[in-house]
Formats: sequence, structure tokens, C-alpha cells
Amino acid sequence: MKQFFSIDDVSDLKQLLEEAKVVKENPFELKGNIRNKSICLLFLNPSLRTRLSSQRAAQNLRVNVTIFDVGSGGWQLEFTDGAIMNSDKAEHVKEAAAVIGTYFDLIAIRAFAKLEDKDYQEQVLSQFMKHCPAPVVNLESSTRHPLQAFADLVTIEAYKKTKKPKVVLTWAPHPRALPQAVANSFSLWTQAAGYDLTIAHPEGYELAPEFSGNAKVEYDQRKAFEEADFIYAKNWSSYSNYGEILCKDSNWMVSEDKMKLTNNAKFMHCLPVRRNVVVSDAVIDSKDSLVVEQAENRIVSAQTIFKRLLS
Ligand code: SN0
Repeated sequence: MKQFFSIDDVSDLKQLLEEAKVVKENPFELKGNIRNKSICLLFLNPSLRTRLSSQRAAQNLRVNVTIFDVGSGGWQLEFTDGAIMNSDKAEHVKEAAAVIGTYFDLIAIRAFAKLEDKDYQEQVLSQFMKHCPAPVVNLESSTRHPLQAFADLVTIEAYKKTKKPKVVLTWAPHPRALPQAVANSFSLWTQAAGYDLTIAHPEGYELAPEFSGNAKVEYDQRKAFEEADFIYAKNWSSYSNYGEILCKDSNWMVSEDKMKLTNNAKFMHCLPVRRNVVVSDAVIDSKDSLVVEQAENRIVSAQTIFKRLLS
């Protein structure tokens, strides 16, 4: 593995999940000599779990970790090749990525979608991967959140009762327009794991075909919930009407009565979550809610990937 941008960088998902199990059971075990290596976490956007779990993961591996809020503490970066830099952006990613890559053995970057047309070109991450000599890890880019999806798989693996559980990714309402990254990665990773995936959403919220893949699409949320083993709620904005909010229908909130249609499903969400908009208090506070455990597994997914890339 040379970088961790997407699931395409994982050629052996089963093996990766085995490695995650080992990391989870023995978080402080050290094999190989990666002590004294150093990681830089670069944030262009806010974070709670990603920041803290990546830092914990590095600390568990006894590697040095530096957090840089490049969005607020660094020069404004230019990402476009050939730009005439006579405006507000002081530094080109070419130099920034090259320099940071000489200071650290791995850099991990968060750069959300701006919900602008160019998002699916993944300019920020691809420019860093091109110009940084150290391996790059995706901490949520415009179209993907692979460490979240990996942690979600670790969570589902620990709770699934059948080889091919029925997993439902359901759209839920939200007051703001959000990226598709979490939903996109969840779809790819759960399909790669061989689960039976249904994606439920109102019309107009279809994910890009490269991300929905062979998942079943269901416009009737109640029907989707029938016999489900896992309900994963997430809001995303429209892909076809890019970045737009097409629906705010509160009937799409995950509620106790809908959870009753399932096969005693576990409830999942990547967090942060808007209570009583995306999911009711009763569901997220129930014994079937896995949201905190998912977040805890973010340490496992980050640590497994850092370990691979630094070893
Ligand atoms: C981000 C997203 O991609 O949907 C990060 C999720 C891990 N979520 C948000 O930006 C939610 C912000 C809000 O206002 O609720």
C-alpha cells in the first residue's frame, strides 16, 4: 500500500480486516520499527473524531504526530496548475506538499467537498498525492471517507450474525447541504465486504453510479427497513442537482416505529448527528445504537492504515 485515498488502494480487504482485529485486541503491540516516524495531520475543515482518533492511533504506534490546521494557520493554498497567483492565495500546493513531505513520513488530509462542480475531480487530494513524497491518507475528501467506512466495517463485522447481513444506508433529513463522501465510501466498502446493501432515499438523491454500484435502491424507506440487520443513517445533498437540498421531509427521520420493521437492527451513524432531525433520541439512545463504538473503531482503522503505510 503506497497511499490510502480510496478502497482501490486496498487489494486485500479480508486481510486488512484481520489486521484491524489484531490492532483492536493489542493496540500497543509494536512489531517492526516505526518508532520515531512522524505523521502530520492536515485539516482544512473541522473535525472531532478524525482529529482525536488519528492522534490516538499515532500515539498507540509510538510515532510522533503533528496537527496542522492548514485552513486557518497556514498560507492559503492554490491548487490549480498554471494559476497566476496574483490574488489571495500565497502558496501553491506544489511547494507546500513537497516541503511537508520532507518533514514527515506520512501526511493525512481532510478537505471536504465544497459542493461545487469540480468536487468529483478531487483536486486537493490528488494534488497532494502528486506532489508529496510521503504517503498520503484521506481523512475525508470531496467524494470519499475511507477511514470512516473501514471503521464501519470493523463495527459491522463485530455484530453481524450472518455472513451476508442486510445493511440499509438510509438518507435522512438535515438543515444543511452535506457532501456525499460518507455515503459514497460506505456503499463501496459494504459491497466489497459482500453485504447485502440497500440504499434508501427520496428521488433525486441517487449517488453517482460509480459509488452506488450494484446496491439496491429503494425509494420507500419503510420497505427498505424490512428485515434489515443494520440501519446506517446519513444525510447527503443531491448528486444529480449537485449540492442541492431537494427534500427536508421529516418523515425520513429514523424513528422507533421504523426500527420495529427491522430484524432487531443495530443503528449506525458516522457522527456528528443532528438529534431529532436525522434520528430520534429514542433510537440513538437505545441499546441497539452503535454510534459510539463506530467512533471508537476510528482509532482502529486509522492505526491499521498508519501501521501499514509506515512499516
Ligand atoms: C460531514 C459530512 O461529510 O457530512 C462530516 C461527517 C464525518 N458532516 C457535517 O459536515 C455535519 C455538519 C452539521 O452541520 O451537522
